[in-house]
Amino acid sequence: PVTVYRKDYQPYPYDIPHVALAFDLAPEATEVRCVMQVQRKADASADAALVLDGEDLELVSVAVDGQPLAADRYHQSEHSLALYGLPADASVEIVSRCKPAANSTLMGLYVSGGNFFTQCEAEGFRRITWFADRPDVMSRYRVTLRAEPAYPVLLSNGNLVASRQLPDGRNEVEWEDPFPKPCYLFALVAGNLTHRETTVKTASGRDVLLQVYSDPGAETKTEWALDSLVRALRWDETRFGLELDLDRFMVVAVHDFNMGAMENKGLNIFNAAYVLADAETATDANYEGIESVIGHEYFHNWTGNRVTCRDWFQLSLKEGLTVFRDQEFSADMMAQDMDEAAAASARAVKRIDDVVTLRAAQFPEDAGPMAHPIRPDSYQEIGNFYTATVYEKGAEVIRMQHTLLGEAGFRAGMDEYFRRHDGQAVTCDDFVAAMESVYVRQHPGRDLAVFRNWYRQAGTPRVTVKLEHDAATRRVTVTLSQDCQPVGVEKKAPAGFVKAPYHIPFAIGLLDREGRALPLRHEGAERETALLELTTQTQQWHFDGIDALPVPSLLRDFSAPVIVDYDWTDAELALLSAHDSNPFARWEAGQELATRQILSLADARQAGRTLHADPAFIDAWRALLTDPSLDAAYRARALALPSEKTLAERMQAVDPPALAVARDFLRAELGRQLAAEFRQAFDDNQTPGEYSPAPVPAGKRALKNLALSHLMAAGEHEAQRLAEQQYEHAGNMTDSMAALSALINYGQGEFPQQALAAFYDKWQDNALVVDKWFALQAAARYTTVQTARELMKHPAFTLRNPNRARALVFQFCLNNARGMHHPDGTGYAFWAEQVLALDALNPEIAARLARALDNWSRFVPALRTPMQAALQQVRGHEGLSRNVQEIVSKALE
Ligand code: B3K
Ligand code: ZN
Repeated sequence: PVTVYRKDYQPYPYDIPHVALAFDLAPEATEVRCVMQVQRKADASADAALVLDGEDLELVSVAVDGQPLAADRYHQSEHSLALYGLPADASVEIVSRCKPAANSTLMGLYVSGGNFFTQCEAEGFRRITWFADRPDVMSRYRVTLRAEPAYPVLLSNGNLVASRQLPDGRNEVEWEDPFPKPCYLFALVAGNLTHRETTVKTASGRDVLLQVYSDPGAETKTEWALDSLVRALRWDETRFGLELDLDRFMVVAVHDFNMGAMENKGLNIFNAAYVLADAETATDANYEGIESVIGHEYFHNWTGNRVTCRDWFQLSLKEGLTVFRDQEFSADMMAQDMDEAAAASARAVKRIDDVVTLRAAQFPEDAGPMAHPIRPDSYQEIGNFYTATVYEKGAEVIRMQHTLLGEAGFRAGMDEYFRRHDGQAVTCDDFVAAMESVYVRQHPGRDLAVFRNWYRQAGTPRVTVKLEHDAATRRVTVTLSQDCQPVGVEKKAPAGFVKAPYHIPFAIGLLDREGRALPLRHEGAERETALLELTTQTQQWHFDGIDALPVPSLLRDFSAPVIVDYDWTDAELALLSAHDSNPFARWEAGQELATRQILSLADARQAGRTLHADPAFIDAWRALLTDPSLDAAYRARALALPSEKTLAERMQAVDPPALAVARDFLRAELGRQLAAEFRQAFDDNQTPGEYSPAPVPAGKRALKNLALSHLMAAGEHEAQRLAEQQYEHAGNMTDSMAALSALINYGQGEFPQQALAAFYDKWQDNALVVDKWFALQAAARYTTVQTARELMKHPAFTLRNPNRARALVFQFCLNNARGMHHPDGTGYAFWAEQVLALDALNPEIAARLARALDNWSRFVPALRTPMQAALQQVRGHEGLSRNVQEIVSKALE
């Protein structure tokens, strides 16, 4: 496989200012006529060939300026078409055919549920027509769609400019997108769909039409998505001064989709899981996910579409920034209409959830064979780089710039970014330069030179904290030191490669021994939180007027994506967990206590000792559970045990089954020892009446259902009655799923399996609920490889639908520690089998599953060996896709 390097970037020798595409849509074979206006760039050599990309296409004809091109003037190879001797300004017409119904990759033009859809990012447009499939070639598109009357809805980017019936009975429409765009933002949809719509006035007073399309019958489930779209539009106007630039904005739901959604200009295509919701079928998490993804794709219209990427190495330019924007959008939506304290707690809850995701997905990536900077230097398959690093760590890198510049400064930097680059395809450096132009004005003598290392280097920096107190001078000295070892590809870097320090905004508070916040004088102001800017390997700061050695509250609000090294005592952590005025750091202290507790239980388990929970830990949990000043949503986070993924990062040799046993033991032990308190929380947080996904009732359900899971895990007879009742009377999917999950994992008797069967009977026609049903079982404690295989024989199972594959196969391989990591190695053999089966259908999805064994070399020897064997088996398979090949070969390097 070929490796592509960022340093090899060359501009394309031609401009393609205009493209006219005409589609004769038919599932078996679709003919595409592509007419492009091609202009050689002034600085390009006169004999530069026009090299176009193409994949799985049948070439029908090539013409230049209306004349068929002689055979010796073009050359077709497996994935490219080169045209020679073109005039400086030419009209190139290429006719080709593709096969949408046979396309199981879900890239390019494909059929789902009898309708046509496209997915072009990153390199799918080349499966539709021969083209310069790279983001720095931007064109105006005019699109003609022709199809049988069975496909009454015909959509593409921009505005509908014509619509007619053809003499042969087919329909023909024309769409025109007024904005130049790279081809990865092209989209078409054709089929039998219904929609819900609304018209809103933009800030400047233009009327715009917003529409959400879905399968007929699902229009009752698109209200939340459309409302979320209106909220996103308003939010981008108020927070960033960015207005919708089109007259019409469409969202279309599709059931077969590789990712969450796609930001095609004016025609977003969404995985149905991020569009369809009603109280009966969607959980609180689904509602939140829809709002956030609708926001994310909508925000791309400016950060991604108006200003796009020069090349795919710059992916985080649009993704990190847009994730940051969707995180802020969700936080603002959650905190709206609340008083100041409640709003601060709601924002902390969102921050906690985002950091949990980062730690579970990105930290392991940064420590494994696929580690890469947020702006990678090389790739074999760009589809493999839509990663937690590019997205979530990328968002953290944007957030640090926001922290360093402040809200107003960041907004000024964004304004400057658009002033400089609207309509262009640019780089991450261009973004930082715009932010820096503001930063240097705010902070004379400083710049973002060191900050740029966040884009250049991979790995999670470790910040070690030292605290000293001098009683005579009443002075506290804080020393921060940073370290980041080479990871992933950096390990193969030439000798002498040294990693440079990062610019780390490090927010810190100090508490006295009673838990009171100490005022800190820093940079001319006195505050509870000081923002220290660590820009070299080691730096010191002094805080005066402090009587005794305080307890430090570190990395408040997770001000940088780093690991903190500080040796708190358990008592200090308990103090922070009870008193820290920074809700994020307070949560963090409790999580650290729980982590220590579970790791020591896992140790005991491995050594064959009996397991005991530390009474001090139980006390800390009781204090959180019963603290009346904490709202339910926050308490649900504070009391959640750290995930197995996060815990694994803390183990010398990872042993997932031992962790699972330790976590389960603690869950049950807490349920036993705090039975009365959990029962009280269960009773106090019922949400009778009409369902609302708003953060307050959702928070109550989260706490109530957490309580239920502890009570069930503790094995109380009374608990099962509560769970059964909740399951039978639940008025929303959050409560039914929570009860059913508790029942199948911890319940007794026949009720759990009967309920499971009845659940399927009730929801068998709703694909998204059937996915939940598979997922629940795939992750269940009793599920073994054998049960997973049995489940795959269910008539509703198919590997062809990514949501279904994710519900069963991915859930099992990624979230079932006992089944997947059984020492007999059968879990890994199952994984290898499924990776290969998926690879034959859909390489992008197969490569995602392939990553499940990334960190095999850090596991206990008994697991490491069969994991390695499974990886080798996959690597040795003939005909492996480039996608999977890159993953497994890097894992084995
Ligand atoms: N930009 C799309 C990514 C789709 C890429 C799939 N290979 C989704 C998003 O981040 O909005
Ligand atoms: Zn995105």
